Amino acid sequence: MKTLPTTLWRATAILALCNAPAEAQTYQQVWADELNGSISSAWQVETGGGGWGNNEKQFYQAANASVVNGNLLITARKQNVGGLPYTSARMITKGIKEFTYGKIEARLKLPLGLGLWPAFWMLGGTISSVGWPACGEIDIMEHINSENRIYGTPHWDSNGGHAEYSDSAVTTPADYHVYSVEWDASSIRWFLDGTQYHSMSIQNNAGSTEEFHRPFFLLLNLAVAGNWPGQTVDESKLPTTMYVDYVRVYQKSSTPPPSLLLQAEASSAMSGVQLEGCSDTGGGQDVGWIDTNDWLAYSNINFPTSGSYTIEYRVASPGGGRISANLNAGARQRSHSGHRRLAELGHRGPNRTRQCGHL
Ligand SMILES: [Ca+2]
Ligand SMILES: [Ca+2]
Repeated sequence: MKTLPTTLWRATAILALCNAPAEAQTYQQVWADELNGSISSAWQVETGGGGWGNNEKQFYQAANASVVNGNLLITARKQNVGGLPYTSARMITKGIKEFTYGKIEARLKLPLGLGLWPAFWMLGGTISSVGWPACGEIDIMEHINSENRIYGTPHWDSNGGHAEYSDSAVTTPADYHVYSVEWDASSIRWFLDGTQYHSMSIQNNAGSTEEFHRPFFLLLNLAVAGNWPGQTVDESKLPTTMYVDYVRVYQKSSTPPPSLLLQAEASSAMSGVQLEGCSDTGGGQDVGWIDTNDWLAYSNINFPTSGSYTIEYRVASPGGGRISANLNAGARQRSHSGHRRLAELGHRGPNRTRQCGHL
């Protein structure tokens, strides 16, 4: 133990081990409507007829949407309103809840019958300014008539024309199922109960897909008749209802990598060093007056996850110096033999500074 060292450095209060890999990206829920109580202010319940661009035969009105027992119910009825023979409901989050990328899902139970066309889908928020299909459309789930399959389809503008790319999956639409897309800068992927059945690349705007790198809003509706299901409606099925248990949106966010903080003075063993009080708030003690060949050892370090870690020291030295570290008391754990130099200290005066090395 030396009190007047020739080469001294002062390691402080902190020796941090930081996980080095790229930060993990995990889905975090950013919005959800569990559809309990009543229709939330996130939704605009639309009113109107006119065919909605598909020669549909329903008039949409708020009276056909309600929340009952934790479900949104959209009910199609045989009812003359606005010169049309049926009523139903359509709800959108335009201008209120719009998202670029993410995992968007809903748990739905669908009505079956000739002429019925329920959908859970998204439109680009730019529709008011650029129109359709230049705004882009992502149909997360569509169903028609009494088919035993559901469809996932993007629509977009490709060189002035309408482009679409559809696929489908067989299911039991009259039972509850979870329908979702996972959408990022690379692709859009469609899932039925967590199983992917369709994908489309949008990387670097492949195929003129720049539409899909902008905010989209959500839609829920139940159309009656139209160009796709046809104009024949099985009125014996009316009224009939589309059930929505929930709508949930997740986006990827970076989570801090795992790290460990070791107080330097809490070593398991040492040779040749002394402790002193640390002036940092909560800093405990410093380890000071370390001379050549002095050492500190830390036993039983539990790494949060396996992987590559960076060691960050907090050290100071008025005269320069060199520090090094090894694993398992010198046992080979890396491709390097012997000690690996982790930090070379210049003349930094009494102020502590950070030095990094890779373990
Ligand atoms: Ca385009
Ligand atoms: Ca619910």
